Amino acid sequence: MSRPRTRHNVTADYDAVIVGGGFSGLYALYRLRGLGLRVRLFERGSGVGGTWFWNRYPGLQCDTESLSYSFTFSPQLYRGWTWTSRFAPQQEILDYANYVTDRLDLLRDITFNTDVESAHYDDLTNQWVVGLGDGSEVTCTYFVTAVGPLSAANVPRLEGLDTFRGQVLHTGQWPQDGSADLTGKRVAVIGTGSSGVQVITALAGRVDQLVVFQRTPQYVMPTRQRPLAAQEIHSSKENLAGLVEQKLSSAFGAPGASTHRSVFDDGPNERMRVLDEGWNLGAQAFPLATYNDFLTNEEANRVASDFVRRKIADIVEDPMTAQSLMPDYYFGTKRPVQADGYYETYNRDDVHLVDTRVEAIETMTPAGIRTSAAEYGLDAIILATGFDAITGPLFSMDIQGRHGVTLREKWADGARVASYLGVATNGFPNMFMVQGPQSLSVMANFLCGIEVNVDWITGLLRRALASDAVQVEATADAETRWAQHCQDLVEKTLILKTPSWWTGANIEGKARSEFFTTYPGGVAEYAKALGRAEDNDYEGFLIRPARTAPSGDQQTALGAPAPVSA
Ligand code: NA7
Repeated sequence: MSRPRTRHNVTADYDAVIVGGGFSGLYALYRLRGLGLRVRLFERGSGVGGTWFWNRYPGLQCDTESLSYSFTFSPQLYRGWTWTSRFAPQQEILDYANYVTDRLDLLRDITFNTDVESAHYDDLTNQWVVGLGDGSEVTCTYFVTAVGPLSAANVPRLEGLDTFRGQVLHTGQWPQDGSADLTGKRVAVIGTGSSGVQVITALAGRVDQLVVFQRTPQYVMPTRQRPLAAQEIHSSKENLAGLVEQKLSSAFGAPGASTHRSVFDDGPNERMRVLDEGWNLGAQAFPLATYNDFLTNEEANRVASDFVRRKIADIVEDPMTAQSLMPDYYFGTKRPVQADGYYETYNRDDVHLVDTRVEAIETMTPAGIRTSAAEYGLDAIILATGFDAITGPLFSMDIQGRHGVTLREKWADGARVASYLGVATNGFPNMFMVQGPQSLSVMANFLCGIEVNVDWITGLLRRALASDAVQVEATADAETRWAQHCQDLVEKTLILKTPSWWTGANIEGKARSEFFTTYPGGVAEYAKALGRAEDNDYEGFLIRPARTAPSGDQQTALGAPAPVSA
């Protein structure tokens, strides 16, 4: 196989540069190196792990079962690691990321403590010029983003926050030096998404006073965390092929997480029995393995939301608090949250819920938080306020494609995000996104999505290298069709009826994209779409041999070039 070529055969520093040392970047590094490419991965942090490196707040655990939240491409790798519990806690997943790094011998190609600030495509050389945080630059042929969809912390503008004398923490930027010991302190948590719910449940009883500032209540389902039995670990290791098959034929990339039955297949009593069974099994069993029409039918959705609201009323002793905790939007239209014992925390005397819809936050003060009704004296404020999701991490870099057009401009500042298959976008030749916008990303088992995505990008590059091509680029037409497909799929659901970070509504002033920015059709359908494109010689991509690749000027004159078969 030949080396990647630039248009004028100017040797780039690297064949490929990868941004991000989370699981996406690690797997991309392994696969691209396997193609014989010279690859360098730049990571902002001082270690691998991405999400699991930065988010270290108490109570953090994965909400995909650990036996599925693992790489499955290598039986040796899979069998060499043993999870301890049904849902792995943060430290164990971070250990797993380090285990993967060691076993695949990845460290030698990783540079830590290095921000990638810019990446500019050079039309003349057909190289990417990558600008690093220390002011230096490196060049590469392929530019690969593996930045994760939830890595740009959302720190909202909260009046007076800089005057607060206590400690301010963000769940997504938790200190690594142990300086966040909150034992015995008066602590506020702002935000009740997955991070808030987990940190609240973990801190209740460990801190002196916990005040929760909730803007929107969540449907929180029990996790049913437990240690894994030796037998289930053994059988998953022995039956890895079966696990892979189940993941790839499922919607969410995990076995057993779906059903074909409608709410209307059962009468009221049987329905309650099925829902109770799902609730008792925990994890995704309640929403996914009970009925399949919660997200597509308003009446079915009401059955689910009423069921959870009744659970809240049963668990929470104070009726006013229970009422505040009850969501009034469609169940499942914000990403489902899981935690054991969350609603129970509100029965404690040392936990207080502030419903900011009725008791608005006015300002932070040097001593704490003042609301329209009271002043809360605090030692620490935890911002569990989430992320500028999906496009945020990409937009935080200055990425410029042909003719200096930035990714922000191309995607109309987020109003018209369009990628082809979630891996590439027209005008940005030789740039690939792992779990980018309009891939499975946050709507499936993340590790499963990474493997599907990276394997496919690797196949595409293998194809390009074999034909001595210099450029691989998605067509504008293919990406518009794919982006519209994502939008068509999501419009069949109730998802767009609720503002959420899935649509960018959590960030003040962020544009809502004309096209939904995640592929909502599930793992099996996504894998089929990738397979079809591959079977048709990577249909939707222009794979250009050196002799026909347009220069920047030709591109301007001719517009989008016709596909060239190599
Ligand atoms: P989320 O799910 O975006 O939750 C953030 C929470 O913070 C949510 O309750 C927000 O309320 C709240 N929030 C955000 N900004 C503010 C302000 N300005 N004032 C008050 N409350 C605010 O982020 P997470 O980190 O919990 O989870 C993200 C994903 O990471 C999760 O789904 C998993 O996939 C892992 P809102 O609902 O917007 O009214």
